[in-house]
Amino acid sequence: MQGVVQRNDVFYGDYIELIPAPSLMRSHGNVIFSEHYLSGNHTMKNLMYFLIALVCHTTSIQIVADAAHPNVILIMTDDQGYGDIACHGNPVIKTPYIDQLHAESLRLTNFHVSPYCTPTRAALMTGRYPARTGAYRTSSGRTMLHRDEQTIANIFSDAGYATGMIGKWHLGDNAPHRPQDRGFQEVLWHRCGGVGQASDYYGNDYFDDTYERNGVFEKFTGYCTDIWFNEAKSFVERHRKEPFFLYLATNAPHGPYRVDPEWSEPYRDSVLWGNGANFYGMITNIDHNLGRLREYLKELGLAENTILIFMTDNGTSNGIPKSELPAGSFHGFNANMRGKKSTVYEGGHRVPCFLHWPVGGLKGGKDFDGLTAHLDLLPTLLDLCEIQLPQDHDPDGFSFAANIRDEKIPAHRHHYIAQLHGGAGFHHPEEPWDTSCVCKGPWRLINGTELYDLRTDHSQQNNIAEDHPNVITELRDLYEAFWKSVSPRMEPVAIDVGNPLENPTTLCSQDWYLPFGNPPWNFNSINRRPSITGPWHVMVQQDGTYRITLRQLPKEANTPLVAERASLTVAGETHEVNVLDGSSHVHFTVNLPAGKTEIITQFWNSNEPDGGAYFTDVEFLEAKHAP
Ligand SMILES: [Ca+2]
Ligand SMILES: [Ca+2]
Repeated sequence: MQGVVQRNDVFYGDYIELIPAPSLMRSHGNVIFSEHYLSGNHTMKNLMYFLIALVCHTTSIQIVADAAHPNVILIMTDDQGYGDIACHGNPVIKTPYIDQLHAESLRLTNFHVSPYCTPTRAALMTGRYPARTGAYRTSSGRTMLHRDEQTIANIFSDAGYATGMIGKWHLGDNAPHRPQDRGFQEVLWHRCGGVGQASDYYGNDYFDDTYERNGVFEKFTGYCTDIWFNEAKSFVERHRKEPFFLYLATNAPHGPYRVDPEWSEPYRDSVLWGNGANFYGMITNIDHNLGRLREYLKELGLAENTILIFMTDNGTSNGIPKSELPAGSFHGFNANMRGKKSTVYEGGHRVPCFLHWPVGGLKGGKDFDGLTAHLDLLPTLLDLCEIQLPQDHDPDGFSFAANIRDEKIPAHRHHYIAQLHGGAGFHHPEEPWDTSCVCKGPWRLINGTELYDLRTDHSQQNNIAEDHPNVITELRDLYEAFWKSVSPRMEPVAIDVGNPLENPTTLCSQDWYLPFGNPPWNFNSINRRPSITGPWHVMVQQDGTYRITLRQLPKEANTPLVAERASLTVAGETHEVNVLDGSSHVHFTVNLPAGKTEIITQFWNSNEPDGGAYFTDVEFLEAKHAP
């Protein structure tokens, strides 16, 4: 930590609230006020300046000792929708600790994310629209952030915070895209988009699994969610005496839906569809862990000055149509919103977000109904933690720190655009309008053509586009400007090979850059040996000799190849070898020049192409010798 942060008692409206001197930057004694924080009228601003100056002058000395940047714990669960919480009206699920947090928090009731995993994480980490960052799909080489993207962890880390990431990352499995390459000083995570998916440690199945700690695989005992929260407590304990930023992103309750029966059995009689009891059990287990973590924060004396955020990454992935169950059965709950995960109707991207920070006045169970988005958390958290936005960081998000403290300040966010570029199954290349939603006030423009008014049509049943041509024109103009701005950045992001941070690099078919269609990203698909291949976009970090090893299953599986011949195309040259009977892999040793290239692999049977090497290791052996 550099410098000492002062916290000041300020009269604010009709009550006294301890707020951090907003954007008071303490560099060499200079005091800078951020205009966008105090965005009320001039009279209000002048009053605030006066009060802050007065309080700085009169009371700062006695509060310096216990004042610090607040800690931040950002908890995000996976595939839990707005309605998968008891306090939101779900009549079946039990979430007592989430309900308690809800009762004690500032709730964002009109909070929007992306329709599924990776894009929400990209927006959360950068404060920028996912398409702009390069990470806007969940596979197909489009899950990684462009190299010039800075993350919230970079910024907190540069400001002197201890930064930690635990759980699901889903923004790239290889250097320079791993969480430890992106500003997190301590990481414990699983690869790919879920525990047990293709590029995750082979054989992981939620129980007693192997995860990656700071670049080294480590075997754990217990259930994934319990381990993530245990590790969160350990991180907090280690860093309790300095400000920390902890990003805790559970893989649960994403499928496959596995949890100890202790958690799912209570739902067996009330949740009748196939995996519903397990889905709810996974959430109740998260809830239990949240309760344990909050208890621990209290024990350590950190609960009051930690900004604790609970949110989810997209609409629910669970529930079942009424028609498929006996009359009167419970079929899931989504607060009467249309759509769920992977759709751009409200149920796909409106999710819970609770902020709790007693010292900062975020407490007591209040709703903030203004339009907010995942994009806004980066600038808002920087504001709340008195960290200046780096000059070269240009977020699409807006700080709502001032708005949530004073509802009289006008809504900060004008509109928000959600888009699932290429549709749920990536049926075609990215196109404007495809699976998009423009949100402004009560209006929702879907795919550029359907219009809904949430004031009278919460469930988006009546398309009233024909009645409101002016609204359509206005919202279409907003979308056009968005597309013009983000689409040039929807370009391949390369993975490093020959980077000393990770050598060898294990590439997975999950990252094949296909023009459309999802590549094999799980073992259900890979075990069928689909007859497709695709290019990995790589950045060769140094001229030299490389060994490239082709496999159909990960090294740990040690299974023989089902192939007669293998070929490799890289740096414009194609190489071929025959496969020896019973061997689990083939090697190629090639010289590669530094720079961008593509790697394409192919196995052959009976002279017919038979799918690529779903797993390929690239190892830098030695530098090119001078001629
Ligand atoms: Ca998700
Ligand atoms: Ca296991």
